[in-house]
Amino acid sequence: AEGGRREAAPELADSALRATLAELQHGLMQPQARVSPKFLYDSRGCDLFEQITRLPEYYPTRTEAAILADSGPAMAEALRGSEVLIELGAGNCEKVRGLCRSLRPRHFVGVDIAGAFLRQSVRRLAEEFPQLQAHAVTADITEPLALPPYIPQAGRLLFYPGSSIGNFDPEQAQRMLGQMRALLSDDGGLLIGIDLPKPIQWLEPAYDDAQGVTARFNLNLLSHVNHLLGSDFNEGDWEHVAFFNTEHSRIEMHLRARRPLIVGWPQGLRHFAAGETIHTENSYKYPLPDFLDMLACAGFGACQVWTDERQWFAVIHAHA
Ligand code: AVI
Repeated sequence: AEGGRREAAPELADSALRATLAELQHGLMQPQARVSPKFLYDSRGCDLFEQITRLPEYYPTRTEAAILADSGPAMAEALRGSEVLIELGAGNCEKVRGLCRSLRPRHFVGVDIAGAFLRQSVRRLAEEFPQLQAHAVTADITEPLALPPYIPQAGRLLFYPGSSIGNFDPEQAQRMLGQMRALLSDDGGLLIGIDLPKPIQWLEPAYDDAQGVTARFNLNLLSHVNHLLGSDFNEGDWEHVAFFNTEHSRIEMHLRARRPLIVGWPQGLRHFAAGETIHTENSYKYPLPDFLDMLACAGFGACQVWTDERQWFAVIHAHA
């Protein structure tokens, strides 16, 4: 690769860096190589994901936005008393604006792994809603989350839009729902968006768009991994692959080697045969009854569901 291998990312704290390197190396050395989808989101990845949400083929963002807009008044009624709005995986804080307008909460807490991007988004939100006490918490939401002590317990509404829960395996998704429940007292709730199963002719183009933005998003993971691990992946050696796995009801994204390759990094190397892949993301499409069962197993109570005409996407309010 151009310039050869580099030092692993010097700006991460020692222990965080060691854990990241171990995780990346472990995944790359598996018979089916894999890299967690969280590594899709460096700052270029965040920008590319924003572009994806505006693509004609990528229906989830606009379908969810339409549900939130169309069901606004009924939702606001159901969510009355939510004084502390907590968005998980907040990113650009775009989706929460409507809720800030209709619910007028006292606090907003944005939680995201991409700290710099999040702080910028929270700052913009605070400018738009001057009465809102807005906080940015940089955290990996797959880990048990402890919110700062100055965030009130009562009246918490967790907001987890975008069907991001679908990017975790069902066991991990179940664990995360349990962790979300643990952040709430009995007056709290969760407002969560999930993408529903639908014919492949709509699903696959959403993850393999004509303009190639999703391909760039997937390939960008390699330069992020290079930065973290000091590896010498070359984007031109790989191609984007996305398909629906019917058995598991999930879209899978992979990067496929265009030719036999050797990829190296300071502590190791891996041979890839031509056509071998690195599995970079799953996006589960849960049937609604299955997901409602998962919420019940996590300790949530009554649920109210809003959906679109085609029943492509659901927004669920689960009471604690
Ligand atoms: C963030 N997440 C819900 C997206 C999805 O649809 O699974 C990530 C994505 N990957 C490719 N396109 C969008």
